[in-house]
Amino acid sequence: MKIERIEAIPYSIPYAKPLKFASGQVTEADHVLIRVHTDEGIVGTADTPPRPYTYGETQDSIVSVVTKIFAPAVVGLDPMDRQKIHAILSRTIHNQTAKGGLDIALWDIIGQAANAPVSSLLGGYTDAMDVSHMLGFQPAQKLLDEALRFRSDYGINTFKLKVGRRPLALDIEACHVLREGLGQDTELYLDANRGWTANEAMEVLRQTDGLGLSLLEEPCDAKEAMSRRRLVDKSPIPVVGDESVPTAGDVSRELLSGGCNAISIKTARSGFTEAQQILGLCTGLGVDVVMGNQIDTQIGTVATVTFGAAHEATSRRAGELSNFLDMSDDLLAEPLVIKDGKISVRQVPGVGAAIDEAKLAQYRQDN
Ligand code: MUC
Ligand code: MG
Repeated sequence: MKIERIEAIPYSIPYAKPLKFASGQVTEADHVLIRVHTDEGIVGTADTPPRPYTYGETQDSIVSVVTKIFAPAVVGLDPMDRQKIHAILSRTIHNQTAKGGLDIALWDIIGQAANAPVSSLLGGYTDAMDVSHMLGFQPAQKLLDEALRFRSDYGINTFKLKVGRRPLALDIEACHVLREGLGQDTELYLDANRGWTANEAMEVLRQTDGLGLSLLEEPCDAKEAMSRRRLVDKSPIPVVGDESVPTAGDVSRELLSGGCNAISIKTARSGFTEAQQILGLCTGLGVDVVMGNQIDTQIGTVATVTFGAAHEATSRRAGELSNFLDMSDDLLAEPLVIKDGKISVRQVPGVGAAIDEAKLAQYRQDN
């Protein structure tokens, strides 16, 4: 089998409810749909979310690097030869989600060719994942209303609260209101997207002590190494690396230097191949992982479930799988269902991200 051509289709779908967080805000899913076509008629599909505030990529840069650099270099290769393809892609540094999307599309082809769900090929550990929902910046009472609604409508019982605001009292109040309103049996953790200094994060930990928060993600910039290490040393809860650890090399550096002691794995930026390397590092070192959300569409979420359910360590915790619910529409032909707080793996060959062509025609921006 050979890669015949690669499409990188820009599209935009508005959010019904924008998500705001310390490093940015999302009002539209202005993503790029990647399609890898083969000479046997099999097409691999993946979604790439530009996150300029996280990786420096834009919608234009993704389209450009895929069509002008990656596609010419890999057309004609066998999609099964992923290591060969990765050796070529890695000659271009950065461009995380463009590379991640291509990797997922290749796995989609492999699954379809093998007539097997990719989740089984990756590991087949379980057939569903618990869902964690991300709560963006809002006044405390609205956050509680949203969490209660997601708990009663979808059975979701794990929430990641976006923090990193100033004054700190805004987030401290939100933590107290959520814990009081949700009770002790709901998991609550924080993600500051580098919004604080390490000392501010320490103050928040002091003022939320006793609330049973489970994780603190990217409290401050990991590049401020000394203060970050001090925070990680003193924190009573694991400090999760997210945007500081997009690659396996970054994961090793941050874990070994004490910049974090838990890792968010995001298939959107690591694909499945590098996500497995990251997972191997983490399980080998005894470090907890969370399946994170790159503010994914349903297509991206299917990929996260595919990977997360495939392994024991990634399915232990709830994965961040529900923020597509804030979008006004999606391209996935068969919508995802969250029931009893879980999303199931698609038992179809490949990743299971069949596209609704009419919707793609409606939302694509290149015609
Ligand atoms: C998250 O976990 O940080 C917001 C920025 C980004 O890169 O991902 C999202 C969610
Ligand atoms: Mg994060």
